[in-house]
Amino acid sequence: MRWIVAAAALIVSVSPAAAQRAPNGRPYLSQPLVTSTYSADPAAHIFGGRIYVYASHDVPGPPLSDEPPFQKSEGNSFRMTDFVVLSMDRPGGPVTVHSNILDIGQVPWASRQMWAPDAAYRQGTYYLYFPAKDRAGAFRIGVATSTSPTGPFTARPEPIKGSYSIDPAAFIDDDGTAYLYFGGLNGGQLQKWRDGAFDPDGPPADPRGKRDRAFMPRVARLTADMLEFAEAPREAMIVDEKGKPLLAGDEARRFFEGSWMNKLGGKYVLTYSTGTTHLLVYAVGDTPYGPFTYKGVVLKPVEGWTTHASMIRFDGRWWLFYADSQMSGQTPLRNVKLTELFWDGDAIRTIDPFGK
Ligand code: FUB
Repeated sequence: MRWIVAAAALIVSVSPAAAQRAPNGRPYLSQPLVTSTYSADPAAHIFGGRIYVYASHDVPGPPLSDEPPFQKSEGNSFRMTDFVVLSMDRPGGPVTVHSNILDIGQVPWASRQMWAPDAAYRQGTYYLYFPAKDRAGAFRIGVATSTSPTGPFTARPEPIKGSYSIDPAAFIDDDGTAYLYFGGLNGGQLQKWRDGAFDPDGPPADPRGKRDRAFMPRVARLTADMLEFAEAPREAMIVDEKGKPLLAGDEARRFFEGSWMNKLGGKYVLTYSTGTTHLLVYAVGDTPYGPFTYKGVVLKPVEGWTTHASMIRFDGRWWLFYADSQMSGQTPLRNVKLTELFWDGDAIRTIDPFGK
């Protein structure tokens, strides 16, 4: 049986009043969507009127070994080997946990670390996009397909040609053109790619100086069958209010990982994590390729290091799926949460993950 109904998940708290206190002494804004499993990096979609949240499945255990080409600072505590889906008929409705929708043992090219996934649907097929390290220690992005949104998914024998780094986010535009956003710094290896080649001895962390242009997320149009890149990946440029690319030293605004795309009122809204400053922020562009002008903070830092989220509109209201470490107190053992998100005109109202 690949799914269980999580009784503990029947409660979705969006009320600070009901929350218990975090280590910082403040109440949590929301409670974990489920407590029967760890889950993180939520990528939420509405398929057939139901909400499906594709998530990393955190697992306890010591960090993976540091033998070359792996280095200590490269996210080796995130040792995940499969993916989980949380589904619900509405925000706040009962949550069903669909376990092990794709296991690393079923991915011929992958060696370890199944990180943040995403999904898309087209013409009767569900596509699961996911990063994993290949046998050379390089993150690649794979695709797996299923006729059901909850799998089981069957992985393609090879990763997407020309793919690299982590955190794929699929987006299908109104005209049916599909795009994949991706990329992540440090453990996500974006800084280890030079001239289209992976350097396993490349820097473990962002090597750029404070005045250098920041690394940018990548975007590539997908082929009509959703299985390959239809073009070489481009940089999705994120710029300041003067149109200048954000700098590497601008750590409160520059891209780190966790891209997500929404379209609203004809504008392309890119959200992403700033990593080292633990913010979820957003930037807005006129095309799916950008440039995207930085706009502001969506979510202030949560408990734990990572900030990876997704936004959906359901029945006319906006919802943010995010994760923190409430259940474990440990960064690599996270739990997905949900809270309502509000727009003030064309600006997102910043969310504080803690109450007073
Ligand atoms: O979950 C592993 C990695 O941590 C993800 O790929 C990143 O987005 C960060 O959340």
